[in-house]
Amino acid sequence: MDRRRFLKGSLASAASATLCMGATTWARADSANRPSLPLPNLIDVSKSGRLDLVAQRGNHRFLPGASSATLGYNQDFLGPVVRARRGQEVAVGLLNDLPEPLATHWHGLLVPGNVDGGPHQPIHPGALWKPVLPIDQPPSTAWFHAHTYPHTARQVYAGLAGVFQIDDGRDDERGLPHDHGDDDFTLIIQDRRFDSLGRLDYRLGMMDRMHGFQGDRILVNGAENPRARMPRSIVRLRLLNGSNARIYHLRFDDDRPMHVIASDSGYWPKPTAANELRLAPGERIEVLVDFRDGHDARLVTGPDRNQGGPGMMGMMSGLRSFTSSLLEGDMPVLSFHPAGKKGAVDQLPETIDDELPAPTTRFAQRRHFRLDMMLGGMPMMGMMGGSGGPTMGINGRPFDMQRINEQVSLGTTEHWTVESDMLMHPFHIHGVRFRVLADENGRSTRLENQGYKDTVLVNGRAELAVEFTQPASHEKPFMYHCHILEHEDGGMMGHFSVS
Ligand SMILES: [Cu+2]
Repeated sequence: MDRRRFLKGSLASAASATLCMGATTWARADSANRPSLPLPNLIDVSKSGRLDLVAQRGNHRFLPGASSATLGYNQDFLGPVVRARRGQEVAVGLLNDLPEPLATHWHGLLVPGNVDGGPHQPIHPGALWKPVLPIDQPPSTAWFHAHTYPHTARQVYAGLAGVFQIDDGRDDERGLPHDHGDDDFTLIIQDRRFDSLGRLDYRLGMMDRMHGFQGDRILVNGAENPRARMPRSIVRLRLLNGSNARIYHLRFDDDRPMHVIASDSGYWPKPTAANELRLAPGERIEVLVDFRDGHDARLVTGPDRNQGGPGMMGMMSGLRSFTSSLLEGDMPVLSFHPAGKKGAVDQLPETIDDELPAPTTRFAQRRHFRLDMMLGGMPMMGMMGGSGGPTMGINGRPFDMQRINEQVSLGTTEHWTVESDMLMHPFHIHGVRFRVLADENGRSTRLENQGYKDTVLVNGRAELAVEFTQPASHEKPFMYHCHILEHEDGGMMGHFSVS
């Protein structure tokens, strides 16, 4: 059933893409002829308390031409949208039907380390992993994805990612749309490269290892620049940056506002209007958009200029940075076509949730993390030689599976300072939520960093108030890492216990 619905969507996309695309580019394609937005299946586990997932190989046709070998959860590419209820337990059965080990992490779930799914919990080929997830956190849009060291980047790129929503049954009271696929749209935004035959391309060059892999086409739920039918009403978009490295600068081409209602780890007190939103890999942001006017609109993104500063990296990347900015301009992400009936929500809610408490100033501990691009000053050796060995790290050391980096006391809040090196790096911490005290060299600059988060784009020096409410042992610790997946695989990762 699930599979059929997804296939139907993707076949329709492929068919309409074949009809209209030909040799034209997205810039000239008529928005009325776009593939329709594929909708991931919703698996609501609030009653059953069971979630059965199969990590499987698939074939998916993204563009006219050849199909690509892909990976997915319960489907060919990507996975379902899981919706769970706060206060319940979810008994997962995850079968690894791949010919290689796979770890699957619940990014954003506040669950103990022994079910967190980091690289210490690989599922071997043919094995079944049965974690029980206690869901006890505010409503939010989390996700799940491959976290297999050092193969995360390739596995996520091939499709191993899905969305995990936490719901508390009170969205009607809040006046928020929540009908999946009707007025509540989960949008997994990813960039991809394709070869001349239209097959998914993941060949890492030296620059890809340095900057993280970026594609020149942007997909939403696996379709390039698709078209979504919307009701003529207030619509909720759950935006997830599921890309390996690309940072999006999202806005509507008619400049209609996006009313932010939630960041990674939960709701904001009230909708906050923004015309442009930055979304780094791993981050989620939820917005309401007003389509009552019935006018078509396009969500676009500005170019990712995370190309590094002066110095060696700057010189190396200068040409690429210059040309890609010139070439890229705005890229289309998704076309909206509000049509038909009105939806359930016809006005913007004034308030959504309680006021956020002021972040604490009482810290049990202060820690400092420096995200290093070039360990030992010899970064190019491994890259040019193609050995792929770790050349990145944190505080001068690459990730070491055998050595716990930090030990944290359960129930405390700590002050973490994270410094980026050469590029901006999206920093993610497992098993926690945090407040961003400063995101850019001691200053607070970004609207997006309000509220509770689990991933933050570090530009210079960021300061975080991190709440540790979940235990994790030395054997099944939590991770902290750069969410540019090639950096993570390259060693820009550490792990910590909480007890
Ligand atoms: Cu990084």
